[in-house]
Amino acid sequence: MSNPSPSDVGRLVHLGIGNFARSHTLHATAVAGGWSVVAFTGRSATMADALNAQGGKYGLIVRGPEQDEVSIVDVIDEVHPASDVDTLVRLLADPFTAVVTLTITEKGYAAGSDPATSAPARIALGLKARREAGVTEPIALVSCDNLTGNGEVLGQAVLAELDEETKVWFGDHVDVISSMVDRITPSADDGAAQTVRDATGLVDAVPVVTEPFTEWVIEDRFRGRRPEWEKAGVQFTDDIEVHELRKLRLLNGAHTLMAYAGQVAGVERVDEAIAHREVRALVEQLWAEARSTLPLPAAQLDAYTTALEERFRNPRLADNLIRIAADGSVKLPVRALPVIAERGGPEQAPGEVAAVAAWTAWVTDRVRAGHEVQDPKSAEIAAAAGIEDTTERVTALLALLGVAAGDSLVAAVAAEERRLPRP
Ligand code: CS2
Repeated sequence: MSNPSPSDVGRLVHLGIGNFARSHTLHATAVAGGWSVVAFTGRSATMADALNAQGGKYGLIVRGPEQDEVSIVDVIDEVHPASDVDTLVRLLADPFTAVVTLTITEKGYAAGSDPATSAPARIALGLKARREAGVTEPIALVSCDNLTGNGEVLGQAVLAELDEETKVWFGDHVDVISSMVDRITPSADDGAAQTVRDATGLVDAVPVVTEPFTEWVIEDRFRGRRPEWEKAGVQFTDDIEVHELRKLRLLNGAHTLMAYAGQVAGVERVDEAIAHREVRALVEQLWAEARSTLPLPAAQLDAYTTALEERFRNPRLADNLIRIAADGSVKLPVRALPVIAERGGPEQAPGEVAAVAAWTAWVTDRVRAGHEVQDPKSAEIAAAAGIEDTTERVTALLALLGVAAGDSLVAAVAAEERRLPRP
């Protein structure tokens, strides 16, 4: 093996190309420069068709509180639909491919064994082919999803799908790397395409809107080549967990609380939720509880929550709560439940309990109003939300988060539902 250096070029394969990957990880890869990028969609082929039709280029609108900065990101060589498993396997078996980044969302890590619908199963096929091709160059799998120990979770998910021989080979040839990613990326608004066209001339069917803030902290464990992400301000660390917990519990935790409590209170966007007196008070409460579980100096946490509040208040970003409300059954167990447990139970964590209660209240309202809840467990949620008796309904909904019947959280959530701010 030649001496690996981050500045060597190579190919990066990205799985799960949506708005976030394009505002964050792929933008950083563009700034790092020099690498070839092949991306795969999460599921549908729509994004692949749209991006390929415009040569892989897309417009990035960085939407500050006062103005937009618009640029064209030109880093993607090809985009394939997730269903193109053969191409992925061929690319992973090629020694030029040195890094795989993933934004497949929380639920993507529990997608099972069918390569047609599971990214970990597809990666397993690719690694088997890489071993069979005799490739010795290490490959790094970098998770960029909102999970604690996301590299660990990814490694487990891939190992579970590997044959015995590739499992043995894995340790010497594959680095599984955790990373903390952060850049709020709402769905693009109707005017975004025109904004890109006016500023750059690019006719863009899939423009990206994002905020000025961006942060990427990556575990410093690459044996092989990787892009020079330092050029994009990326930090490398030996202690990723503290960065992950800070972001998941303070940013994502507050997001989840606002997504449900805000909608229950009758507002639609993050900036409206943080400006709502009672919702904001709940966010403050949740922050106080989450902060007490984080091994970081108070001054650093103060600076972080002050900056977060400003980001949430960005009046031009128009981040809809419904975007964040998706997939609650996989987000709450990462964002809220660990804090409740670490605080010693629901009584010591009323702000986190409010986040859970806002979810049970919101899904109940939504199901009863005849709307679908976007979630991998949408059918179970719909069935549970229809239960008449409050305790039974809350018990059934919390069971979907892994909470046992009779847990003290059930009574706490049932009581908190009644106290949530309403219009
Ligand atoms: C949000 C995240 O969808 C969600 O649940 O909390 O997408 C959030 O905007 C990003 O993690 C910000 O980095």
